[in-house]
Amino acid sequence: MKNLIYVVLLLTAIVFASGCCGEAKPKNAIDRMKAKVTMNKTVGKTEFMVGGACGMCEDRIENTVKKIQGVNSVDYDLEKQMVYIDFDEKIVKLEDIKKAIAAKGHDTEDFKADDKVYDALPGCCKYRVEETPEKK
Ligand SMILES: [Cu+2]
Repeated sequence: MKNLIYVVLLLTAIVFASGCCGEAKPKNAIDRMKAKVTMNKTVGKTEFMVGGACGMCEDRIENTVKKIQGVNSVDYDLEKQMVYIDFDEKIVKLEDIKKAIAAKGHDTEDFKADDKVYDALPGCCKYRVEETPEKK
């Protein structure tokens, strides 16, 4: 009976040894540094302001970002006018995500939407504060 326990322990040890530590260990400092870099996630979390006014805006912004390669997840908070994005920095640049949103008519911190695109948005989506003086 004792022998069986030893066998089980031995098998467990072998599985652990070969399974979890099977990867080749870096030989020198540079290899070690490279290993560290690859271990670090390239997923960047970001949040920034995006202008929006209604649920349609929310869908438009989220669908636009969702389609971008390298984006893992996106959530737009209409109330806070903030978008939260998880993306892979190796595949897509944050700048390009902001540009894509602006191209759909939504102002971001760094890139403003083209007036023509903004004007073409449905009435409910006019999020920009009107500068027309109503009080005369
Ligand atoms: Cu809208």
